[in-house]
Amino acid sequence: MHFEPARLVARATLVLRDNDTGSLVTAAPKLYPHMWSWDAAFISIGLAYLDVNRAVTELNTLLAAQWADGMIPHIVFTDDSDYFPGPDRWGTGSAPQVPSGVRTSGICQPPVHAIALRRIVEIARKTSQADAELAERFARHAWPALYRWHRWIVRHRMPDASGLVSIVHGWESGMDNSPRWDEPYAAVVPGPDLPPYTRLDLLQVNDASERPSAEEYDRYLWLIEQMKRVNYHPDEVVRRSSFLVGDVFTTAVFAVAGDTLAGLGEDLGADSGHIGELRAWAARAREAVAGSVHPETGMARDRDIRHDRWLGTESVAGFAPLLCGGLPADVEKRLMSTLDGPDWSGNPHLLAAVPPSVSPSSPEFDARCYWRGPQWPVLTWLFGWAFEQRDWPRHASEFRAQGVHLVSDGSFGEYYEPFTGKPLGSTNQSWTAAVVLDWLCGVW
Ligand code: 9WN
Repeated sequence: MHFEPARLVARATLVLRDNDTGSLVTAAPKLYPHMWSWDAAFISIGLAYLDVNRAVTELNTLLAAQWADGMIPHIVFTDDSDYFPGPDRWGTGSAPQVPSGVRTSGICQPPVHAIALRRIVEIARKTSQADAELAERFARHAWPALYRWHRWIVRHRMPDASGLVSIVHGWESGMDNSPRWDEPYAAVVPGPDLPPYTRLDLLQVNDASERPSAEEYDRYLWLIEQMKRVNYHPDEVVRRSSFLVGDVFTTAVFAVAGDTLAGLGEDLGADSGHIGELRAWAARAREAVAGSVHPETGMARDRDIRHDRWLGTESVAGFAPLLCGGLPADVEKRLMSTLDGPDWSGNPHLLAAVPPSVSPSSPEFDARCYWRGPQWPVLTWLFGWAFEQRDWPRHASEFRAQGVHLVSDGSFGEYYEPFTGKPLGSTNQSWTAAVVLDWLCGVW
C-alpha cells in the first residue's frame, strides 16, 4: 500500500488527534502512553500545522514539568499505568527539584526543543497575523526556560576535558540500545538487590527481538536504582553513575539548538547577556564534536568517560558534525560523501536512501532491532532540517523526499526495516506523523 501526499497528511493528522489527551499527545497509543521530551518537541512542530495554539500547549505541558534546576525530564507521566518503568519505579517524588503536581522520570533527552520553538514561530508567521502573535508571545515566555535548560546542561553535563555533553543512561541519548553504548554498558553490573520487575513493552510488539534484550533492561533499571540512591542530585548522579558517556550526537544537537535559541532570542529581543552565553556554549560544543572526529574514518565518536576511551561504533551519530558544523571544509566534504556512499544512504539495497541507525556494512548491524539498524524517520527529519539551515538545499530536499518515501505505507511506524520498509515497533507513532506533516506541509 502506498498513500499519496494528501492522504498521508490526512492520516498523520488523525494520528496526532487520536493520540491527543488534550494537554499532551502521547508518544504512541499503546507502547508509550506518556509524553517524552524530544518526542514532544517534534510533535509540537506537527501540531503547528493543525492548530498553533495546540502546539503551544504541547510545549507548555513539557515546560510545566521542567525541574527547578532547569532539567527537562525525559518522561512526563499521564495516569496510564501500561508503561514500565512508571513513576513509582523512578521514585522522583522526593527529589527537591521536581515541581509539584507533575510526575516525571529522572533523566533527560536530547535538547531539540529550541529547534521546535523556532519552527513553530516560522510556521505561525506563514499562517496568519494572529497565529504569528500567539507563537511569538509564547516564544518570549518559553525562551528563558529553554535558556535555563541549556545552562543546566553546561553546569551539570559537561564534566570532562572532551567538552562533550555527557549522558548517564542510554535512554538519555534517545537511541537506547544503540551499539554505541555496548562497551559502556558492559561495565554496568546490576546488583543482586535490583528490585524485580515485569516488562510491559514486550506485550505491545509482535516480536520481542525488535526491542532491547532482558540483559539490557536489567542494566537500564540498575542505573535508575543508582540515581534514586542519590535522590537525583545532578552532580552526585554524574559522580556515581556506572555509565557516563560523552554523547557526540546530543552534543551536536545542543550546539545547533543553542545557536537556534540565540537567533530566536535576537529576533524577539531577549537578554543579550544570555544570548552571548548560548553562543559561547554552542561554540564550545561544536568544537568538542569536531574534536571527536576519528582521523582515519572521518566519523565523530562518543567517549566513554568512565573508562577514558573513544568509542568507534559505525552509527548514524558519527555524522553529528553535519548537524552543527565546525569541521574544516575538506573533512566535512568527506563526511558528506560517506553519508551518501554505499555504507550508508547510498546502499543500493535500501528502500529509502536515508541513513539507517547503524551502517549495514557494520558487524553490529541488525535490520530489525530498534536502534541497531532500522531507519528512524525523526532522524531523517533532523538531518534534513539541519541541511536546510546549513544551506545545502539539494541534500535537504532529497532527505525530505526519501523520508516521505519511507513512510508512504501510512502506518507511521516507530522505525523501519531498511531493506523492506516494514514498519517496526509501534505504529501510529506521533513523532513520525509530526515529521510527515512538516515534510509535506512545510514551506522550505
Ligand atoms: C525509553 C518515545 C521514546 C523515544 C526514544 C525511544 C523509546 C523509551 C522506551 O521511545 O525509548 O525512553 O521505552 O523504549 O528510544 O527515543 O523518545 O518514543
